[in-house]
Amino acid sequence: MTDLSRRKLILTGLAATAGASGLGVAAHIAEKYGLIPPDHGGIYGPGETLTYAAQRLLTRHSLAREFSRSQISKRPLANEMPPLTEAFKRLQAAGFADWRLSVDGMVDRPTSFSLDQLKSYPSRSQITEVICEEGWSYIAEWIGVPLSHVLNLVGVHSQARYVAYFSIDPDWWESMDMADAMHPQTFLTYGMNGNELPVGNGGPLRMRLPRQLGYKSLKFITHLMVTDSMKKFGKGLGSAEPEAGYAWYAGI
Ligand SMILES: Nc1nc2c(c(=O)[nH]1)N[C@H]1C(S)=C(S)[C@@H](COP(=O)(O)O)O[C@H]1N2
Ligand SMILES: [Mo]
Repeated sequence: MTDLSRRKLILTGLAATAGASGLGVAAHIAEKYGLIPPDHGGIYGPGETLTYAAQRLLTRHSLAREFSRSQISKRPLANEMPPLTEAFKRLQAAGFADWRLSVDGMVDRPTSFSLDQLKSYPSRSQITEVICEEGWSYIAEWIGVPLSHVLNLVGVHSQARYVAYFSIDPDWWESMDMADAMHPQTFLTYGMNGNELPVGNGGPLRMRLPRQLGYKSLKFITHLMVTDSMKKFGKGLGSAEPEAGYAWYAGI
């Protein structure tokens, strides 16, 4: 069977069971094809599974919308005050020379990257929108290195399914699946609109995941961990957001 007709068949099955015999059956089919999101439990669980499974089958390779330079927002909103912890302030006072992004877990070569190292890799830019779940958005140019470049450098194990990512801001942590991690628009960003990435918008280093809502674009990132399961992190729901009632998969 071709990939496309297989997808169509699974999707038809998902849609039919969602209508006819309830979301639980759709979740069962999704499980068979490895399409279960980490936050599949609880009352919204079957709905989350249906959304994630259908999105993954239809849009694995689709691109988030990119904009022209003239559409860049005059004032990019900084949603949150920077995390003025002592640790952050010390790193900031030293011009972030000692900022590190450590990458470990299911990789061949666990590595700690400085910002200069990350900037030495081929840089890419994208003009995309940050969309907050609260209903506001802004468009900016993001400059950085594709996450896939760094993952290829460290050598991801074939059993890996997720990249968990952590901020110096301890309340915020996230994860994405491998389809998003290897997607060409998923960047580790250090620049914005031609300048250094401002601290208010997540500088010195921010994940940019334009195919999902703003909360997946974690600011101030310090650590990535490649893993085959999100069960061992926090409450096992894939990120901090589902613990507060938001979806782990926030595709737009
Ligand atoms: N570390 C950290 N990352 C974060 C947040 C945060 O409070 N702390 N807010 C998230 C949310 S809810 C949104 S909508 C975007 C906002 O991005 P902005 O500050 O550039 O507007 O950042 C996301 N990343
Ligand atoms: Mo948000």
